[in-house]
Amino acid sequence: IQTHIPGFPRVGEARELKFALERHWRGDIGEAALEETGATLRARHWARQRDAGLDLVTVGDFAFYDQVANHIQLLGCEPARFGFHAGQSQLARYFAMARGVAGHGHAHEHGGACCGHHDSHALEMTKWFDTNYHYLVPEFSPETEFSLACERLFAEVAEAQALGHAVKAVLIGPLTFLWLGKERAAGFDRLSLLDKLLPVYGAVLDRLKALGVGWVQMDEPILGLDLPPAWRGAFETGYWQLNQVGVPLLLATYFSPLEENVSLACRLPVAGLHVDGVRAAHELTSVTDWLPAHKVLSVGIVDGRNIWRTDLDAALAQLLPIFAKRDGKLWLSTSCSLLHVPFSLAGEHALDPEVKSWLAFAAEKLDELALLKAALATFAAQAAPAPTALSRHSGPSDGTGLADGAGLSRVTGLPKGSGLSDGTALPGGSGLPGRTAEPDAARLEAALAASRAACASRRASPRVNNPAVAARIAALAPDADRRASPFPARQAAQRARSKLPAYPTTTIGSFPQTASIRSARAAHKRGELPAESYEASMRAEIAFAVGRQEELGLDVLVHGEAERNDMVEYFGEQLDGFAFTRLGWVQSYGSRCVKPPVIYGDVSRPRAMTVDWTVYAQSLTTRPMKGMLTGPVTILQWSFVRDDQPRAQTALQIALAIRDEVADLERAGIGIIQIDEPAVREGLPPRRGRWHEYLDWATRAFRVAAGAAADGTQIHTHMCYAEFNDILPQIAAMDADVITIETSRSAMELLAGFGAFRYPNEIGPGVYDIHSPRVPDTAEMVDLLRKASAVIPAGQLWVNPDCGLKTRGWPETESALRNMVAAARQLRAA
Ligand code: THG
Ligand code: ZN
Repeated sequence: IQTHIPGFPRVGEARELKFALERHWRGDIGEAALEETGATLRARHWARQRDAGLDLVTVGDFAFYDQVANHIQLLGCEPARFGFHAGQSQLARYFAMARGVAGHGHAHEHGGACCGHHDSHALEMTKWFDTNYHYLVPEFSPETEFSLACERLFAEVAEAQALGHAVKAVLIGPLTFLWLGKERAAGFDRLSLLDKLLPVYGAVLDRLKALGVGWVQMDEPILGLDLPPAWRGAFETGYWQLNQVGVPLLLATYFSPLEENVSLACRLPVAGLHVDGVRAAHELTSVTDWLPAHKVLSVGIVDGRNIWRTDLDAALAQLLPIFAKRDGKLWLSTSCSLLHVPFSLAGEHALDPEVKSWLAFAAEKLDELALLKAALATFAAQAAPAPTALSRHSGPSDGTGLADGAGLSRVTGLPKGSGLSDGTALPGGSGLPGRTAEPDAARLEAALAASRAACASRRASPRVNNPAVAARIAALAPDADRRASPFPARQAAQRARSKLPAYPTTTIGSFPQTASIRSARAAHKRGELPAESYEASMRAEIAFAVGRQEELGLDVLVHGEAERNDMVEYFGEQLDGFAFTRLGWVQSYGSRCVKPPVIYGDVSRPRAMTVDWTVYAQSLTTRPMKGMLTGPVTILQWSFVRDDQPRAQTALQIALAIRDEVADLERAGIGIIQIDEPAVREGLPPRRGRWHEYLDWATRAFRVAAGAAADGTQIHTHMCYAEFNDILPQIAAMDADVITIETSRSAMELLAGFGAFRYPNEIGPGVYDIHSPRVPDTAEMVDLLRKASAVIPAGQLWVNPDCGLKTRGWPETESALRNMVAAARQLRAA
C-alpha cells in the first residue's frame, strides 16, 4: 500500500503566497524574494506530506498563479499576440499572460474575463471543471508550436529530492491540456495539435526520468466528460507514445465517473490509474475488475472536494474487497487535488468544537490517508474480516457511536505492541489522539474510535437534524414553486403598481465598497465599533447611495449593500445550519481566495435578514427600492455542502429561508425583490446526461424562494457569466419577472440566443462592462440597446450595467450611470 495526494493547496496556511504576489505586483519585492516564498511554501507542504506518513510527495502542483499557465510555459506555447521579447524574464511573461499588460488590458478583477481587444490582454479565465477554481485558458491556432521551454518543474523536482523526498511529479495530461484551451481560428480543431505536442511531453518525461522521478501523475480529468470519439481515440495513440519513455505513468481522473471510458482508462498503456473514489464510488468494483493485475490502482477514497471527516469504517469496508482483489497493489489517495479545500483546522479556535470535530481540511486529510493505510495493512496481516461487519450504518446509535463495541476494534484485536504488518509507524500527526509511547495498535484503535465517534456525533446531532425543517418540507404544497398567476397577469399588476417608464433603468445591487465602508465593517467585526455607531455609519452610506441614484435619475433604486461583505457570507451568517471558519481560504484564481461557509445542518432563518436596511432605504425615496437577496442555488454552490443528504434537499431548505425573507420584505411594503443566482450555470454536472436532474431541482429551488410573492410584487434575478444559451429554457422556467444578465463578454451571442428562444419575461442585458474602469459613452449603449430591441420586444427591455458595482469607484460609476440613463431617455424619445 502506498499513499499520495493528487495535489496540495499552494497558497499557504496563512495565504503567504497571496501576500507575496501582491507585494511583488506592487513592486515592493523582486522576483528573487517571490521565488524564495515559493520555495519555502513548497518545502513546507512537502514536509507536511512526508510527516503525515505519505509515501510520495507531489511535485508540480505549485504555481505562482495557475497550474495551466505553468504548462503554457513548460510546453512553450505562450500566445504570439503578447509579443514577448528576450529581455523579459519568464516570470514577467507569466504574469503578463495572467494579468494583462498595463495600458493594454487590466487584471482580472472579479472572476470574469477581460473585455476589449488589445493583443496584450490577459488570457481568459474560466472554471476548472465544476470547481470554484478558475484557470487561464490556453490559446491554440494552426500556428501554435510547442517546445520544452521552462525549467521550473525540473528545478522543483530537484528541490524536493535535495530535501530527501520520494517524488511523484504531476503534469496535466496532453489531452486535457488541449481540451482546456480555446481555438483562436475558425474551423480549426485543436486536437490536430496533438502530434506536435506529444514529442514535447515525451521530452518532459525524459527529463523527469533522468532526474530519477519514480512516478509521473498525468492528470486527465476529461476522461470523466462526454468526449467526442476522436478525443477518445487520441488517448490510445497518445499514451502509447508517452509510455515509450519508460517512466511509470499514473493516469489520474477525478471529479466525475468514467462511465463509457472505464475500459478505455483501464486499458491505456500506463503503469497505474487513479480514480475518484467519492464521485465515482459506484465504479470502483468495475475498475478493480477491469484494470490489468500488473497495474497500480490508486483509489481517491478521501474527499478532496469537501471538508467532512472521512467515515473510516465505511472507507475500510469499501477498500477491503478491492485490496484483496488487487493482491495488495493498492494506493490510497484523496479523490482529487486538495487545492479545493482549506489548509488546516489548526487555527480554527472560534469554530464550535462539535462542528469542528466533524471536519477535515487538507492537513487532516493527509492524516486520514495514513490512518487508512495503517488500518488496511493491519487487517491484511490478519485473516480478512467480513466487510459487512464494518458497514456504515451498523445499527441504531446511542449518540456516541461506540455502542456496538465498534466493529473495527473487534476485528483489529491486535496483541498489544505487535506493530503493524508492514512495519510502518503510525504518524504522530495532529489527527491522532494517541501518544508516541503507546503501542501502534492501540493508537490505531484510538484514532479509529475518535473518527467513529465524530461521525456518529454528526449523524445524531440535533444541530444537524431540525425536525421543524423536515416537517415544513414534508408539508410543502405541491404548487409552492408556482406564482399565483402566469407572467402576463403579473406583468399587468406590476405595471399598474409601479408605473415605470419604458426602458426602465436600474443597477444590479451593490455600489462602491469604499475604504470607509470596509474599515467600519472590519472595526465592527473586531468589536471595536459598537453596533449603534456601525449601524449609523451604514445608514449614512445607504443615504448617500440613494441620494446619488435619485440625482442620476435611475428608476428602480437599490440600497447599495454597504453592510454586506460577501453575498453568500452575509446570508449564511444569519441562517441556522451554517458555520464560518477563520482561515478556511480556498484559491479562486491567482492571488484571490474565497472562504466558503460550511453548511452542516438543516437550514432555517431565525429572523429577517435584510428588511431593516431595505425599509430604511425605501423611507428615503418615493421611487421603488429593490430588495436584494442571494438565491438558494448560489448560496449552495459557494458553500461547502452536506454530504449526508442530496444537494437538492439542502437547496430546498435554503429556498424556504429565502421565501420567508421575500414574504417579510413584501409585508414591509417592498414591491420589487431581486434574488441573485449568478452560480446557477456553474452547478451543472460535468456530464450532460445529468444536467436535466440538476436543472430540475435547481430551478425549482429558485421558484420556491420566489413562489410566495404576490402578483404585484416584481421578482428580479441576476446572473453573471453569459454562457447560458444552452440552458435558456431552464432559465425561463425559473419564471423571474425580470432577469438582468452579464453580456459584456459576448453581447451579441447572448442576445441571439435570447432572440432565438424568445425569452418570455422581461430582460435587462447589461449595457456596459463593470469589470473595467472604462466609462462607456451614451452612443455605445444606445447602439447596444437598439441591437437588443431587434431580438427582444422593446416592452420587455430593462437598462442596467452588467453586474454589481462594488469593485468600482464612485467617480467612474456616476459617469457611466449618467450616460446609461441618457441612453435610456434617447430610446424613450425615439
Ligand atoms: N462570493 C463567493 N464565492 C464566489 C464569488 C463571490 N465564487 C465565485 C466567484 N465569486 C469568485 N470570484 C472572486 C472574486 C473576488 C475575490 C475572490 C473570488 C476576492 N477575494 C479576496 C482576496 O482574495 O483578497 C478576499 C475577500 C475577503 O476578504 O473576503 O477578491 O463573490 N462566496
Ligand atoms: Zn453579476
